Amino acid sequence: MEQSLIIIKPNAVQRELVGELIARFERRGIKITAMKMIIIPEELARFHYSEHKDKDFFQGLLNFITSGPSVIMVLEADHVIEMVRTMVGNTNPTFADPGTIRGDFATSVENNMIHASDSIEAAEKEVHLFFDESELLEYTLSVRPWL
Ligand code: IDP
Ligand code: MG
Repeated sequence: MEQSLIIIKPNAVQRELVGELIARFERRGIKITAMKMIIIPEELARFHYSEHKDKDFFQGLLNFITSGPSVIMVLEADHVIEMVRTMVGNTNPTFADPGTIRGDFATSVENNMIHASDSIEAAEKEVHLFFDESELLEYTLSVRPWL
């Protein structure tokens, strides 16, 4: 089953929208297989966002993502990476459709609420960056035993 690593970013936690965002994934029928609240350490943030290390916004991105608690989750479903990216919307909220998380709650690319893995390779890297194998839970949802 495909996995995606989600970060509910510090601005979403500060705006008390954690439940609102998690509810969207639950209502969609996507299974949560790991979840925790942490203040992301700088080194972890640096590795997670290493593809952007040469961008002019990199230091600002590190400052923001380490600025306070984030909620980290692993979501599991068939085609979950593409499904969740569609639910998250365009990186720049200016261009994000209404109905998407960024289109409904965000106005700036720096404070765009949420991270979601963008490929199978990225998800594999990111899931194991934030979670030990023992934290990834295998279980059946009684209401949706096919998941
Ligand atoms: P994504 O989060 O939609 O995958 P990426 O291009 O991977 O977008 O960028 C990672 C994060 O870096 C974005 O979510 C956003 O917070 C930040 N970012 C991306 N582009 C810019 C920019 O042009 N200015 C400032 N921050 C940016
Ligand atoms: Mg990305």
